[in-house]
Amino acid sequence: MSTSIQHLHARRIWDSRGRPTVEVDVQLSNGAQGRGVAPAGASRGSREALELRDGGPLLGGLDVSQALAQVNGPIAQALLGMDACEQAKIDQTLIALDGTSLKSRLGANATIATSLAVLQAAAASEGLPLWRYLAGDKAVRLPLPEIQIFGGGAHAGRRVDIQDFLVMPVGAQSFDEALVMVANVYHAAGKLMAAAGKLAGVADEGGWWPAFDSNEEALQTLTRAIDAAGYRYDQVAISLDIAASEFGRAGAYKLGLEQQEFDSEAWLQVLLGWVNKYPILSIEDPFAEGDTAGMQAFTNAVGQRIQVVGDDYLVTQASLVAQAIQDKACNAVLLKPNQIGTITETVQAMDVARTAGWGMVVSARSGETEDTAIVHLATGWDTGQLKVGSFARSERMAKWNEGLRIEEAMGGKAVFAGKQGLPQKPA
Ligand code: 2PG
Ligand code: MG
Repeated sequence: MSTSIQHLHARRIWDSRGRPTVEVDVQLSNGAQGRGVAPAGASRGSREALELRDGGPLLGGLDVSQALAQVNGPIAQALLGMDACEQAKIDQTLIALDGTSLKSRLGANATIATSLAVLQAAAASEGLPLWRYLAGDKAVRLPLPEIQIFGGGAHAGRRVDIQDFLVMPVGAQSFDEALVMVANVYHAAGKLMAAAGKLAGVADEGGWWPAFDSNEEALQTLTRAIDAAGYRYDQVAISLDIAASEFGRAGAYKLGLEQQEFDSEAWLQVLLGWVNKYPILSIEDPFAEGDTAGMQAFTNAVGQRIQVVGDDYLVTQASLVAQAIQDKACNAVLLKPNQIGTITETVQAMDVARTAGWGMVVSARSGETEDTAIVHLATGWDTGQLKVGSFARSERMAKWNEGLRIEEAMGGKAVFAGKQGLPQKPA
């Protein structure tokens, strides 16, 4: 029986923030089925592919009926009869049908859900889990998880300016052990905060919503939580997503909590001070998306010893990754498939980064669903790292738990990337 696409259908479902999103089901003529869901960001790079949202007064303008209509109309028409195993052709068809540089006609929410659904259907028709389908004969590793302990920035009402305070369990021997270590730190942090009267709830990605008096207090508390959980810093290290575009631009970075403004040089000194004082192994978007000079200065100063990740700075675009390699502006890429809108283009960005010896971090968005595809992508593509938000709320735990199932399915052959998941050839 053939693997041609027989049926394609989009429906509206709801994400972890209670907002509408696009889910696509694909059925092949051999009966295999696949499903893809579009996640949604809150802190978005200006060069990201665009989500199609209805606008207007209903549901805050966030409904997706136009995106659904694109899938059920022109996208279905173009893809019906095509071979689901030819992902590059499918994605090329989507790109051509859209015809814009930022997927603004079809909507990146429509295209990524479709692209992913087709990929899942192709894996299903081989009778393989997605990670195994992607890996083929290659040996692949479970990714090093990067897990949020406190939320901030756009994910916590800007209660602190820095967006993600995360940990990386680099000393773990397995994915299973990595999650145990993170669980211990997560709960230790919650207890410390509750005892200090600094716990205000849970933020968008499941991390603790902090009531800290300064951004640095978050770093102090996180370091204390690692101590309280009984780990050394070569076992559990800190990672930050500064998401600097949210509070700064080239030349002016303003911390709302401290009511302090810094020029680029002063901001660089703040960041270097933190890197020297706390056990930080990775920093994402330390400078704003347009601040290449800031990114270069930071990477030049610490890129030999820590990971410098571009998220808003690179928006999963192969050409921007290539430019940043030339510019020595970071040494790792965050890979968010919905930032670019197709699986094929995500792979292109990854391949450019891999060739340069960069770190590669597959990442969820702050608006997620129960879909676990990204765990399969990180494992099957052997990226070495995965970022999914925190260690609470089922849209996050669904992903971590799926990683455990994959590790078990690999049996004795399972390999955990651990510290090797970080860039091995620094900038
Ligand atoms: C990020 C992500 C996940 P968002 O900035 O890396 O933390 O946030 O999905 O809101 O862009
Ligand atoms: Mg980010």
